[in-house]
Amino acid sequence: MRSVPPSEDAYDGMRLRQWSHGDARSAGIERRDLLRLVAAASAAAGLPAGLASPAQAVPGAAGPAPGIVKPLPPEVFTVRGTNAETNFAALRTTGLLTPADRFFVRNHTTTPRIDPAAWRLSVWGDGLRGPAVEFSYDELRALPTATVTSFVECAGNARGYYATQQGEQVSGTAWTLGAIGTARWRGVRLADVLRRAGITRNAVDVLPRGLDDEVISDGINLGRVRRPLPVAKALDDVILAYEMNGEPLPPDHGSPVRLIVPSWVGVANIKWVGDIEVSASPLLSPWNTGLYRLFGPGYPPEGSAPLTRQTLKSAFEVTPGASFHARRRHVLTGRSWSGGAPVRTVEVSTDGGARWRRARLRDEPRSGSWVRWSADWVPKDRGPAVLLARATDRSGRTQPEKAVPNTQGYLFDAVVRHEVLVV
Ligand SMILES: Nc1nc2c(c(=O)[nH]1)N[C@H]1C(S)=C(S)[C@@H](COP(=O)(O)O)O[C@H]1N2
Ligand SMILES: [Mo]
Repeated sequence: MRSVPPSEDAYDGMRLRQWSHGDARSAGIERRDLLRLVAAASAAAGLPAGLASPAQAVPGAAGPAPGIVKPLPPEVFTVRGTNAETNFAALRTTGLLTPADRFFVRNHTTTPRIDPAAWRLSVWGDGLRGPAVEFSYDELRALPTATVTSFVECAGNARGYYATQQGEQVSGTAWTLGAIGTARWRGVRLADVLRRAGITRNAVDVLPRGLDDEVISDGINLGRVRRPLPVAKALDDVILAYEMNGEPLPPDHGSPVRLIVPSWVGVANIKWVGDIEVSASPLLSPWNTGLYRLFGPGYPPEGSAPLTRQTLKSAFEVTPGASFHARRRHVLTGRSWSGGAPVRTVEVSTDGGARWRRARLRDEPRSGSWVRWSADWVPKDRGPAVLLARATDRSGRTQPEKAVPNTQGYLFDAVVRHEVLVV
């Protein structure tokens, strides 16, 4: 896999300064409305409902989620508003790749049904040499193919633990650990499409936009889901995917074509992409200003730089509250991942953190993917027990005991307490 594009940090810092000085252009939304969003985001738990309602106010539920097409059996999914979280225990019998019918869904509105034969991708903007260039589905499929195994993980994955483990009030969907899935994505390199469309050296930002409904929140029309990508990332390892695990993309996961932005926050992976603006000036959208930045104590009033890479996490493939027989051998399994670097080691504790031991890694660690691991456990005493797993990645980062909070509960990275029962 490729290393970190060197310009990533520089990009972050630069956009932050441009935003503060009013030098960046807001794409499809008034600057005044963006400022309102930023103000709401920095006023803890103050984001408009629907985008981010108080974590506790969105309990998990069985049954259908409005706007999701595929079946959501309750043993596999926990429905949270317009979204469906994968129950980690349902991954125990799956391989490295998450089958499409178990892959979490995060929809801002509803899954659109798009006929690939009628679909067009329009690439346009002042970062191109000439006028807009259109690609049909067949034209896209005729380009050289690219394949990548990559997780898609919501930036708010594990947000619920800010409240349940740390007693902190944050806004947004109260996911546990299941707002992630890993798939083998096949499509074309975004770089190939941008080059064919005539991208110039002046291009700085690339803004893919979804064909799903406009997002209306608290009286503000945020427009269609869209989030600028720096050109350096867009030309690096991003693909326009039309296949997931060897099948055409299912409707809920972006049919006919979506972006895959390896290691980055889930929202970068725009589904149902319809057009891509290539801009010679920096772009802002709600999804890199009020949303998907860190706000709170320790962050500037306009928030951190826009989020890029995901953080480090570990999860057991165990149902919360599951029972284990005392004095029998159990094989505990789970997965760890990091957006920063491949996972190096995973340690587990079965006594709430007093003693730790190495888990066996069952996959070759790769960047942008997760590793499966296992550890034997022979519980001695009956009663409640706490399982912990802690990953370290090749950059040297280890999951901390406590995550540093931010008002919207992004990028939770602390070790999660999995409570079980020994019987
Ligand atoms: N067009 C569009 N793209 C989108 C979204 C959306 O609502 N609309 N949600 C984003 C978010 S926040 C996440 S986490 C991922 C989820 O991808 P999935 O539903 O395939 O798991 O898609 C991203 N792409
Ligand atoms: Mo997300």
